[in-house]
Amino acid sequence: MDLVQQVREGNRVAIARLITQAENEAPEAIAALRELYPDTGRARLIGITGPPGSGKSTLTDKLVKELRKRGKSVGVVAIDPTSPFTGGAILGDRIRMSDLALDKGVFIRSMGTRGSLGGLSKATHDAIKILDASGYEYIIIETVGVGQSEVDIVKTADTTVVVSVPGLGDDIQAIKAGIMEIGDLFVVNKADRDGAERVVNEIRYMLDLNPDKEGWHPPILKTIAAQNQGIIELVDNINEHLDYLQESGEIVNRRKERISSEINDLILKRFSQKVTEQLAREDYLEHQLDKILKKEENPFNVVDQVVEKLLNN
Ligand SMILES: Nc1nc2c(ncn2[C@@H]2O[C@H](COP(=O)(O)OP(=O)(O)OP(=O)(O)O)[C@@H](O)[C@H]2O)c(=O)[nH]1
Ligand SMILES: [Mg+2]
Repeated sequence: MDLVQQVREGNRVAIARLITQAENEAPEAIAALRELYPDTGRARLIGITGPPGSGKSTLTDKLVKELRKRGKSVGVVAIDPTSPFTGGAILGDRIRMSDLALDKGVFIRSMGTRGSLGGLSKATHDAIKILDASGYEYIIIETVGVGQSEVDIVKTADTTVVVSVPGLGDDIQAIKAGIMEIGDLFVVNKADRDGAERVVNEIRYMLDLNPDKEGWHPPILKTIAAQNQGIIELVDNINEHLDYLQESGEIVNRRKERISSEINDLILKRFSQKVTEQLAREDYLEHQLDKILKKEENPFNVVDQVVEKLLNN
């Protein structure tokens, strides 16, 4: 049986292999994704973002367990922006979630952010599609909130959960204007610590300053992930948000935006490959470099000429 069919049937070895191929940008992977595309779009995509150490992995672990109790299958993609050069295996995450490793209804994959400055790489999007096509009902994407990845996760997930914690100082992390806009749900984790209520109030205050998010009022929940507290409510609220997206039709808008941004990225990527190829093939740049050094030419003219030439091709 071919890899695509095995992935469709939820074969875990096949899923892992195809994700690796996607990471390596193997041509087979692109062909497989093309074939699998009609099978995507069924999973519920949950993004979890927040500062380092806020408890995202612990929350994910507990969320997965609660979803499993409810009979749902879950894929997890954990993104590790700290090790772009190693390909990003997060050993800590693996260990923490290791008691899930034997569960056939769970698939966990750690990935690096290779190739996209702190954001979600193309391979991450591919992995989500692969898990979606193989029938996982929920897919959780965990990513540290570091600027671009926060924006990316919104473009990727149906529901974005923003995690905060008490005790990060006065200029509370959650109050960054950008992050208030991306949250469909706010979680104040480590509520066993002093100051959780204050963080809740600050988030509520900031939300009140922002106009409604298309008729949805983002709830603010307190959790103690380490003690499995507040997890049932969190899952309930996530489901409510997903229902809201469906009933309001907002899910269609979000998915259209997602597809359009993806197409945009792919076009840019294709062009940049073509340009690089072209420049290498014609030795064009090398020739111009000497001229530029001698001040017989300047970089601006060269760019004009190259772009002109490429567009005419
Ligand atoms: N006190 C307390 N500690 C917690 C809670 N939840 C998680 N922790 C601890 O916080 C630490 C960080 O938790 P992680 O789940 O690794 O946090 P993370 O956000 O995934 O971290 P990165 O992926 O490295 O950004 C661990 O030692 C957890 O045990 C909580 O509710 N209360
Ligand atoms: Mg983590």
